[in-house]
Amino acid sequence: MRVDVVTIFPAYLEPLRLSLLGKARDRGMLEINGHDLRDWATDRHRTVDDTPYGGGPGMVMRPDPWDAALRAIADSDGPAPRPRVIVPTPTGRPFTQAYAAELAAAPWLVFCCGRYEGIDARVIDAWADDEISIGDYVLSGGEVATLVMLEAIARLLPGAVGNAESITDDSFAHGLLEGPVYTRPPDWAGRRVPEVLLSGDHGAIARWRRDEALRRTARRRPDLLAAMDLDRRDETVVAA
Ligand code: 6GU
Repeated sequence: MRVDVVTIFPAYLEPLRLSLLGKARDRGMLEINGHDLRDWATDRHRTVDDTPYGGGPGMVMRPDPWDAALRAIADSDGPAPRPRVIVPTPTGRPFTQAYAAELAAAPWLVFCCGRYEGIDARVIDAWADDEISIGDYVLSGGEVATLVMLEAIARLLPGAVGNAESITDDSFAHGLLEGPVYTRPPDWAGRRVPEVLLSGDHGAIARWRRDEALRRTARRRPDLLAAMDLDRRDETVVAA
């Protein structure tokens, strides 16, 4: 997969060299190119913003540097005829695990990181395939949201996570939050690991894990449970 990120702060992208993302890049499964939007500004001060038409606070990003940047990237020799262009914005559609999986299947993504009050709507109309929000709060720019989305996407690339089961067991993969996990020692500071996990009874362990996931989801994310069809046994666990 190829990813291009356009921003006025390319230094925000440095963490993409670390951990799983860094490994995916080193292994050639993922190519990430950061671009400084100001490289496509045309004035001496490399200006990319201006005051909003109609008045109001803050500044809006001008369409011309964005269009020049996106043309240059889209016209470059990529792995597909054209990239999927994504604009992170608090006004976008919610980012979900299903959305991450959809984007992980794309050969070529471009993230357009806005700052200030946003990007001129005309360049979004002309270029954006998706406007995506990572949650109901406001960040100062799209850079950190892009890091979040790329981490969720990269771990879904084939072979990126050592143990493929750790992906299929993820919270959200089954529509439920995963329950608690434990490792040694069996007794820590007077707190014992639940006995069933030490029992070697794999059927009992699987049932216990499902019940813990159901109880946790009922308490913390009743909205997720409402969207599922539970069998009678699940219902009794949730009701208890
Ligand atoms: Cl994608 N961008 C910004 N600036 N703020 C956000 C967001 C994105 N998602 C939630 N808040």
